[in-house]
Amino acid sequence: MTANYEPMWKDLGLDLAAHDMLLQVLGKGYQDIFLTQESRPQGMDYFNFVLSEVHGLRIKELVDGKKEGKKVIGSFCVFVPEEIVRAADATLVGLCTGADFATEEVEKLLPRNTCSLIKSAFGFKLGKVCPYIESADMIVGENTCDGKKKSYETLGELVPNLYVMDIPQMKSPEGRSLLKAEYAKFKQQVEQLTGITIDTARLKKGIEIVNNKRRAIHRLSQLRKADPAPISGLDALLVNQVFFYDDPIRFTDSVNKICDELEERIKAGTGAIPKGSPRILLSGCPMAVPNWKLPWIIETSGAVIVGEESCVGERGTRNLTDDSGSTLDQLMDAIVDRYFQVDCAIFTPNPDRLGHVKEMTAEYNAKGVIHYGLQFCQPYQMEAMPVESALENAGIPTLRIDTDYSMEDVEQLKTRVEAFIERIS
Ligand code: BJ8
Repeated sequence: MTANYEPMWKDLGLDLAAHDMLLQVLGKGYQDIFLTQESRPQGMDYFNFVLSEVHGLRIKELVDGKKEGKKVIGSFCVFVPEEIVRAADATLVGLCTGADFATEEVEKLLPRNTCSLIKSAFGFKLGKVCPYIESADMIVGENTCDGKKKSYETLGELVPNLYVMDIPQMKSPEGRSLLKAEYAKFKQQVEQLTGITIDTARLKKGIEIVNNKRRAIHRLSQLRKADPAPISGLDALLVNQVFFYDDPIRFTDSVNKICDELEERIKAGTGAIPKGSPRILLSGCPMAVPNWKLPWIIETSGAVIVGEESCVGERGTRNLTDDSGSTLDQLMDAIVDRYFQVDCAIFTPNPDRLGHVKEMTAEYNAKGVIHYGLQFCQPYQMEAMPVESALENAGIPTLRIDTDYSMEDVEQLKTRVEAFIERIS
């Protein structure tokens, strides 16, 4: 860290000693996992900087914005429509959910057999180490999986500003109507929070900003189809993770700059990973910062991850919102249409996801799929079984991994991943 952010963290109510410890672990993990990679694109310097300042400069920007009246909204899910938040000049940030923290305290409030992602959200709050949750003027919970849905009842007692949004569980006309009604309510809530009435022009602008961010990520994904892969899966994952934190316009520019560089690499036939390395598609639960364990194991075992069928990845970013509508209702409908295509495993049945995994495997020329399920995540762990057998039946080698945020199983995972890479090589 270059500047002294301690007074700011103190004002936000962080536990400085615990937070310091967290930053040290995060910095060391980043150094060991990311900075030891070879042939990284130069454009990743920006993302190194963002990560080094993720609790510093970015929080300062949010805090400075708040002094000017700009609101911060925190979220745990890609179903929270950023377009509506942007339309009211507010900022949407993903809340910290990628590492274990204060586990003992968490397990006084949640059963032990709760997934790491939910436990992490509670741990960061209870341990007072997440400046994002502390700077949020509103935190949006969503009724997705049972774990999140029920844990929000308890989270509501820990934070003063929780807003819970209902989410349908079936892709039926009734499901779509529910999502539409919930997004209309959310829009009102955002208007009330910000004091800004969202009109057609504002919503169009919000859609444009978020679509541009998605377009840049789509461009990056396209470039990952090349062999040799011009960027490692770890670096591409990091870009997808920063998607949830950074200023959207600056983020879009930075991703496009990397893409320019990757295009040059492809023209020159150079890459970040040796040509012919076994190509893997990751599919399953989202990986939030600093959950880098599995990708790190995969890429230090000689393979390259070429795509993520995940909410921190293509499930979250694919499909643009149609901005051609000329009325507020048309634009709101377009937003509903776009998000209703997200094929999260909370939907039943959820055939679109299997189709998407197959499509991605073919498009990115992946030789195998590694399905990543967080322990105690019922939607994804249950869906993993039919997904695995359908992929194997279609001739796509698949490895099903269930893990958590601890490092205890690293050796065991490494052995399984290496055997799988041998199978697809
Ligand atoms: S749209 S994937 S971001 S809900 S890992 S908490 S599902 S028990 S994160 Fe998700 Fe939205 Fe769906 Fe995407 Fe529950 Fe599973 Fe835990 Fe999970």
